[in-house]
Amino acid sequence: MTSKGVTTSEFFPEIGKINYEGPDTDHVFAFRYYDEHRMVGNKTMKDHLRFAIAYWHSFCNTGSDPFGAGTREFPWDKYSDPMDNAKYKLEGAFEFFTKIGAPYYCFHDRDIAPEGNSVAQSEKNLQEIVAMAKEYQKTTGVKLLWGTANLFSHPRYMNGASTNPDFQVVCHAGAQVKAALEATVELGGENYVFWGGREGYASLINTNMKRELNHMGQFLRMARDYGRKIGFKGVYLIEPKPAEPSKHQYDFDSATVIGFLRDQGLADDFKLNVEQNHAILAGHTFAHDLQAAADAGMLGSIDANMGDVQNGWDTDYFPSDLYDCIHAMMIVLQQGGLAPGGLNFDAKVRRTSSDAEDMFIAHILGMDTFARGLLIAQNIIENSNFLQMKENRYSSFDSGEGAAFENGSLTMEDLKNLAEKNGEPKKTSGKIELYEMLINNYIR
Ligand code: XLS
Ligand code: NI
Ligand code: NI
Repeated sequence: MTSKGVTTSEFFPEIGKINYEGPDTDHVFAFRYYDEHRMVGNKTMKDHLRFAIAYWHSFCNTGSDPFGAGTREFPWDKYSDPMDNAKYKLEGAFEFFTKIGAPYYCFHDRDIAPEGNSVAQSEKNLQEIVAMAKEYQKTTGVKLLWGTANLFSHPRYMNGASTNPDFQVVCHAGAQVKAALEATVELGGENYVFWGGREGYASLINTNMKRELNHMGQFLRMARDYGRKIGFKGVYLIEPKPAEPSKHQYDFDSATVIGFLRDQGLADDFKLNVEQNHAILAGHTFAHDLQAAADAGMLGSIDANMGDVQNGWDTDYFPSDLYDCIHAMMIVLQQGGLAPGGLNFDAKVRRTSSDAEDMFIAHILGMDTFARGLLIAQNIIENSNFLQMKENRYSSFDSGEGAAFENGSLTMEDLKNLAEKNGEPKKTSGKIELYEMLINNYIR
């Protein structure tokens, strides 16, 4: 596996393949919980978790912020020709995927190939890298979880992409999504993501929200149809986020996106890619947005990361909060899994984590946290009365008049008459602390 004669171990020579060694190992570069072949219920851990590596954070993001330059150097950044840079980066990326043992990766068009100075040149750049990526996929067995288009970095998108008030910008967004869909199909991508980067507004005072939302719906219907036309059989995903970079983003949270998809006739082809940090930004818990999506039959995939509850930024930390992951995996298990979606580490190491090995450590942390969360969630579901307790709270709707209410055969008059007849209801404890205790007892 070489490009321009470079071997696979050029980029991270000091780190080998990361293996499962069990909870008692004292090695840093080893998994304590993620044992890809271990059966959990009826599936292997690998098939439950479907881990993916995010190209943008792991291979493009040097840690720069509005106050200072990057703190990490990527070996491929020494190539000043952007296409050389892209080729070496691709090689480094596949070395990383293979060593960390992730079955999938995800990218934006502009992460893997540089934008050219015309639509045609940009397409050509992308096609060239895609052809190489296809080869790497073949030799390594690593697959594409999803592709997407970066419709937010270029200055032309400052007022939005498909929601831009200038139709000429919408056309450029179309050109990019068309090419990114082709790239995704070519690489056998199992999903295609739309994160509404700047689809929102900086101020409502100059914005026709109704028209912009309809433009977004129209654009997505066209994208859906084009994808189907060129053979994309996977799931289209929208990734909710309430703000940043726009002051307000139209895909605010799961509930908002579900309403939008139904309103725009997109609900049959689209599901949601729920990100922990974005749920937090919307003022929800991770579990809330996952559950809202799952309840609508629309939980398609997850951007696995962790926000900081003390501030309102999209910090995209690697997931280390076991509680969060237990809750998440309980929801995933109850809906029967995530496939064809997966858990994509849309996460970055802190700016202060400046060693190349930190990227390995961070992914090991995230993979182990989710693997442990999966084991605990499975144990709770299989061996405790957690779900039964929850179900029992609603048992008054299982038969008799409660069931009649649920199926719509009662009237307001009936409710009044029943209230009168049955008198004051007995007090029933919600028992939240008991549920919390139960989860803690299963963290072993
Ligand atoms: C940014 C988003 C982005 C999407 C892909 O906040 O999370 O990284 O996942 O466009
Ligand atoms: Ni994301
Ligand atoms: Ni994010």
